[in-house]
Amino acid sequence: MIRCISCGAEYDDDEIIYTCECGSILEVVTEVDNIPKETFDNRRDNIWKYKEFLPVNAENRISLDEGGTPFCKCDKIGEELGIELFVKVEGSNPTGSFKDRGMSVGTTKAVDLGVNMVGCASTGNTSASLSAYAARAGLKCAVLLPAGKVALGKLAQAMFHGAKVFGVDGNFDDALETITELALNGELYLLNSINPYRLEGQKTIGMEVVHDLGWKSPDRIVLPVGNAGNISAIWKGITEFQDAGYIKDTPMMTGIQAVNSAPIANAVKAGTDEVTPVENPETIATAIRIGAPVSSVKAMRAIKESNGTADTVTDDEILDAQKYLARTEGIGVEPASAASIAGLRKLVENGEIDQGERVVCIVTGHVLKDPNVAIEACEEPTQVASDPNEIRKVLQTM
Ligand code: AN7
Repeated sequence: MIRCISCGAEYDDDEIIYTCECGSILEVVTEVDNIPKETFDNRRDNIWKYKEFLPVNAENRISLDEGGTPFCKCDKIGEELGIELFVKVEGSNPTGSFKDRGMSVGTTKAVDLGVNMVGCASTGNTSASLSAYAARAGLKCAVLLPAGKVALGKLAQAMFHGAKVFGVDGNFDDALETITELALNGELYLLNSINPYRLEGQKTIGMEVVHDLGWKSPDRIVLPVGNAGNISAIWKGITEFQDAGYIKDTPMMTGIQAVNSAPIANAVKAGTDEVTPVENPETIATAIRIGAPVSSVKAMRAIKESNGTADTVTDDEILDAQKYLARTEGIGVEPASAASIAGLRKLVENGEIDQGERVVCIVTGHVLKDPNVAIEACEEPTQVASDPNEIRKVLQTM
């Protein structure tokens, strides 16, 4: 069953619907019998480990073995900041971002519904993921990208897996409006995160975190926020495990946005629940260059219910954190993902995060997604003859 998060109206599972008649957004109601948590211990480590919590038939899944991503304790950064830090590396998913979790469930649902074409608007990763999963499912796929504003790796993936790729005049918010119109007209099945089945896949991030911590909640989860689906999904996963009795406490959900694409952080700072869209969002972290997040109501609830917060970081802080994580802990992430580390540093500095807190940062996409940003951040390779003497001269200065 699908339910409106505002008026509570209920819809059947086989109805193709993206928003409630009242205009608000929907969520899938998860119905799970009493399952002992040990059930999940000896299963293959992917999202389907928690299949009882997923609203599609796992037998028919469209899967690339997504989920079960690395959970790295980062003692060097942790000690420097005076906290206990874990980093969950979502770039290790099949197409290099957390979107794969949602697309696995989303395309499984698409096949179940009998549609033949799927589509999305995207800042890049959603399209890369959907293009791959649609290929695996044998579905036609159309993706709308803000022209010139999608990182090269993501564009390559979307094109290579065979989607019909459109570069649209306008930003992500414009592209989403356009593809939604086609979806509402029944011309394709929309797999942006307004589709509640997407978030069902992504909620497994929260489930894995508490499972990996030995059925304990961290004090806080910090993650980048764009369209606000992921923060909402993770909170749903956490609360479902709390309702099931697997964990007692819950983490403070902490969303980080780029300063000029920050409608949610702005609302949190202003102390209001009203999220006012940002007209012309801008940031080097193109993945989160989003001004009108569709899941803002869910995200604001997650932040409020969890006693969490949201904050902003500048492009310079993002780039600095990206390099810091790569060179201190060996974890390569794209700029949007580094926003979580940049935000963590800022919140520790201003005392919002307490010393000794156990914090999990979700890093959402792989460094190779945006090779241009990575290369521009570095010195060019030193050109030398293939001669040990020349190389030795340089090594001695290191
Ligand atoms: C690396 O691909 O919106 O807050 O169209 O690619 O759930 O939107 C990507 C978002 C964070 C933000 N990190 O997640 C898209 C898209 C990375 C991302 C986000 C995105 P949401």
